[in-house]
Amino acid sequence: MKGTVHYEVRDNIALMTIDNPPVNPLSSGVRQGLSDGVAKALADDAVAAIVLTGAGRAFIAGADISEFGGKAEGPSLLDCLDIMDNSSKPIVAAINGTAFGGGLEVALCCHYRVIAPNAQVGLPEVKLGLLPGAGGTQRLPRLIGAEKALAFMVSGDPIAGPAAVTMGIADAVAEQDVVESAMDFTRNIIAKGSPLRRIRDEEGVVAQDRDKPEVFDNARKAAARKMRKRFAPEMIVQCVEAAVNLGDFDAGLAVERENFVKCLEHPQRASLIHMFFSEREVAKIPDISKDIEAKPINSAAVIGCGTMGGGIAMSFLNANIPVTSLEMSDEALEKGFGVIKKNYDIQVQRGRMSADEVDHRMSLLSGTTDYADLGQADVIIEAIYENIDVKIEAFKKMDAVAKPGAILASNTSALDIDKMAEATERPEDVIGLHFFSPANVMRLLEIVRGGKTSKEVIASSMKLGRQLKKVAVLSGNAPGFIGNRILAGYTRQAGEIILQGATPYQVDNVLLNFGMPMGPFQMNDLVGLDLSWRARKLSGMKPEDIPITARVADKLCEKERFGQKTSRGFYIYPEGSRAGQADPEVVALVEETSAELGIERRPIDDDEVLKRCLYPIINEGARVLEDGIALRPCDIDIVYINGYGFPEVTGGPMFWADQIGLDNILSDIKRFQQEYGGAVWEPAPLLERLVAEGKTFASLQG
Ligand code: 3H9
Repeated sequence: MKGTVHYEVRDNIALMTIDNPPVNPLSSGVRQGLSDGVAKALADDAVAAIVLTGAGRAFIAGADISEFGGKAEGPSLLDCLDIMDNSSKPIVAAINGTAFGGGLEVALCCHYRVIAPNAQVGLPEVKLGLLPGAGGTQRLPRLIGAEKALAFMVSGDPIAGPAAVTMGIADAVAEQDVVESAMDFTRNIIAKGSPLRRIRDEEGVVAQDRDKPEVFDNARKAAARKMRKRFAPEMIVQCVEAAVNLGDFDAGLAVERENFVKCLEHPQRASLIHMFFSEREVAKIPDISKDIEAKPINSAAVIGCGTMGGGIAMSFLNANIPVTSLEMSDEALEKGFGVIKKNYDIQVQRGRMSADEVDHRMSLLSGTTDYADLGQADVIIEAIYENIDVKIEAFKKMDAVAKPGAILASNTSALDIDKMAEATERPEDVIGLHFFSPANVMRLLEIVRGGKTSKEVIASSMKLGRQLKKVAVLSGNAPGFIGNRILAGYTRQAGEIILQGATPYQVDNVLLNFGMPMGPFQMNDLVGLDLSWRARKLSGMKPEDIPITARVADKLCEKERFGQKTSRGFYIYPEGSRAGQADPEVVALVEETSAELGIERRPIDDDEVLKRCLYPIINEGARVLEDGIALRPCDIDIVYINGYGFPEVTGGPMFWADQIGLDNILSDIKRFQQEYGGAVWEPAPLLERLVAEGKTFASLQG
């Protein structure tokens, strides 16, 4: 059995300490220890009360997620809570650290809660596709009311100790060591003979929530907005409705159980739990031991203060790391800083940041036009024009000024890191740090390992990712790395499909319905159609050499329809709106282009649109794995979800592929190969091998 609960008696109080490192999930041994400990304390006449706490940094991190979907040993959590609920002696939770999910539910089953100021409490089950299934949906509304309980459970976001007391979730913030405080608190209630406060018996607060249907309507609307396509939020709302309307704890608990099982069996649960473990797995690099010491990063320099450079600088400022920005001129610096300040001011207007905090962050930012001023930075990142010669020049200059041991990084999204490394005298210090736009918002950081990058620099960059609150994924050095290499097939297919008969609006809708935040043509309008059009013009490309999939976009640019920035692109954007409207003129332009190219248009159904856009991601993903560019399938899943908006509820493209069945995918790929040909439909050898062996991508995880 995994985990244990230590039991000791101090004076007349039993102190039970949950011990299941590192974060004390409620594994079988913990559940057994909880039941046994409470029973022992109840049977001992010398014990008047129980204090429950956690060893290490957590109180209890929740149910043991690795047990879901399998057969669990020992008593169930509900059995444990039943024993606690029926205790005739007071139980006080000493919440020393994280109390999440089932952990907070255990605390809510205690009669009182004392919390350390820096401890966090939360019911994050929704993020795993679940609901609080150990009485949380019934106890919390009884404690703090339906509205607050719904907001807390549907967002899944945690709060810290003092806020938990203000909200009514905990009774007191510890003023000294939390166990000592809880002991004092317990002695006090023993002395006063305070009644046992069983939340399950309290009906007063929920009674006031009856006949307030708007509370539930609002929660449903918020969930539809913020948690599009998620199954669990509606299940949570139903449980709270039961808590409010049934007027009986056990009846509400039965609804909770039923809905918990529905969540547990829903495919979203498996996908989201795959995401949870994958996020932790990608941090593990097989040939880089945990013992390699990361270099401290206390200062940064960013070359270029345009959209990318400015966003990267903000990521550092947000992590309280001072940044020096380098630009070609003072005017360019002023412009870049103005954009950064404006972005922060918007946060203030939205109530997400105080003006003082903005001042603090801006005070960490300095500007220069002289490379010599970058010499003291622990990491220097270039975020300049995507051209290898320009980048090589920048690396020569970085090499000339950087202090020994500084990390020299490129934010390139596709170019060869080794070529940049070769331009320096210290290739072992060179690495790719590929941020995604907007860099201050997007969670993904693709870290690109060059041929000579040292293990220390890789370990330091992975740690930097955590410091910046990003999810860092290591990629090999090959054109487009993991993400952009795989993306190419997706965008090209979208371009081809519209020439063969679909409209851009059909394609976008299919992908929106799948759960992407936007379709490929909406994405083009957002990024700006003119970027590649101008690049093609500058390169002097002949019209007949322009890829057919770019022809429509180029025609739109000839009409000065560059996308959102000109209020017209594939869509029309009414004044000030980011919601585009379909335009018959664009459809006519697409049809005209098909005719020019001699392509006969035909109806293409949504199923084909979806498969033709997404299967190239899986096929190329298999090649990326085979080439060793991505370490594991889950690295691709994390890249696609955090950098490209692939819906989280699918678990990422490779996990999703396993659910559909690799044999089904391969047979569609072969069908498309026959119908349309082209390298994109050449089946990846790894995919063929896995199908032949009856295996999945998951089987490669080890
Ligand atoms: C639930 O409670 C359902 C109930 O309502 C109903 C039941 C009937 N289980 O994140 P870290 C592992 S659902 C198993 O790196 P941190 C994690 O995989 C649950 N393992 O540390 C990692 O392993 P490894 C609701 C878990 O300090 C190691 O612990 N609870 C669990 O950055 C360290 O984790 C949640 O959703 C778990 N519950 O963050 C909380 N939690 O070293 C999920 C962690 O092998 N957990 N591990 O890679 C978290 O949010 C964070 O882990 C936490 C610590 C904030 C606790």
